[in-house]
Amino acid sequence: MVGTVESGARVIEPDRKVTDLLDVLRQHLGMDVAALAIWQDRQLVVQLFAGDGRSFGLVPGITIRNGGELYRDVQDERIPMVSGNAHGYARARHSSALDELDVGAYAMTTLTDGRDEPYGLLFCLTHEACPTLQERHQQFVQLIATFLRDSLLDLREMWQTRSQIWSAISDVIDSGGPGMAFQPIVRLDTGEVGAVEALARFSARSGGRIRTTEEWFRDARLVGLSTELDLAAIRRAVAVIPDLPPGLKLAVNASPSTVATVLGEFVKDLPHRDRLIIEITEHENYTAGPETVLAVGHLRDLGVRIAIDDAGTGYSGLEKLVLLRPDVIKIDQVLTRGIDVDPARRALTAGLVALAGEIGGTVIAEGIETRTERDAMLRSGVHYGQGYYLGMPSPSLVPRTPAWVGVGPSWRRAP
Ligand code: G
Ligand code: MN
Repeated sequence: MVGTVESGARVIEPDRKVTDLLDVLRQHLGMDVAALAIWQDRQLVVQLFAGDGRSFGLVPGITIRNGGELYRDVQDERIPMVSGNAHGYARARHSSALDELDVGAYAMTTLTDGRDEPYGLLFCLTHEACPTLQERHQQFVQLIATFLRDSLLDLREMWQTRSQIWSAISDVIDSGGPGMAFQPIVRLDTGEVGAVEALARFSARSGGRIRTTEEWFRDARLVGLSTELDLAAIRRAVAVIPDLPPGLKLAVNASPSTVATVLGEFVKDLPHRDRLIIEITEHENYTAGPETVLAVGHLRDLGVRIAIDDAGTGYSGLEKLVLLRPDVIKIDQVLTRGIDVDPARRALTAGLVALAGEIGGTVIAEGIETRTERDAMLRSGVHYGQGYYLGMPSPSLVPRTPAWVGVGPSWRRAP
């Protein structure tokens, strides 16, 4: 039996310095694994390990079953720090934690951080008994524990920050996802609305400090909840499709990893998926791998349209446009801003328009804030846009017609 239970992946990122030390310890004692578990809510949660942790059921974030008992046994010196025959020992002492972990030999010590606060447990395990393991090795374990003290202070802080972030994001997911605002995507010449983009909106309260939408998604990546948060937002967004004015499509955002892993399964049984546009967002350097190309093909077969978000920025490489051949290319607002006065921006936009023509895609310009930006986009061959000039994001599903409709397009008079 594996002596661990899932605790919901509250883990810190692997810290090189600490894992190196763990590996030194493991090799010195000739053990299968050396690991660090944090003492939290009267439980031991595995954080990092070096060596073959998985054969003991050790995964970062997992709680050691009966770990509380084990921790106190070690703390109160009720069990020896080092044992070459833990099988016999566990039986004699009825130590269920050791028994369940299937440990033949172990060395372990409790840890305090640089402020002398209890931190957790440092332990080494082998499946086989190891009669040559000597009491002397206890000194080595202590030596490593002393070495670790200062790093643990950093680790604790990192852990506290991460677990707060993890809880805030979990709360949002459990409450049914972030709030939503809808921003119209309109024809630049007539102002006619063709679609709305669902934008996640977080209430500042749930996170403690105020974070932007971008920061929420970046934090979700940091703690490994990116896909879950993406899906929670998408679930909430697609629920409004039946209430959208007829003919309007709905654009939702998804990170490449969500697209490559779970999105197909989610979309498969979705009614109205022919009204759905999936915008593949990008906030880290990433090259579309074969799994993304496959997943995009699958989504398209299901009737969903694919957009590449933020095109023209460093994040959304041209390679991705060529590989994924999206139905829609969304020009990032950094290209839109000041396009009316910048020939370089116009040239890049014209390039994207030409590319879209080749792959049979539509271009949408994001972040249009002025009439002159709209006009410049139209002259560059872009027919659709989004931005404050065309319509603000709003909780309402019925987009308001832009104020300029009927005023007469100034761009006709342009040279
Ligand atoms: O990454 P994505 O393009 O999905 O992000 C869109 C974000 O840009 C939203 O948060 C939205 O509120 C914001 N936005 C929409 N239109 C404009 C605009 O005209 N100007 C600026 N500065 N931001 C905009
Ligand atoms: Mn978007």
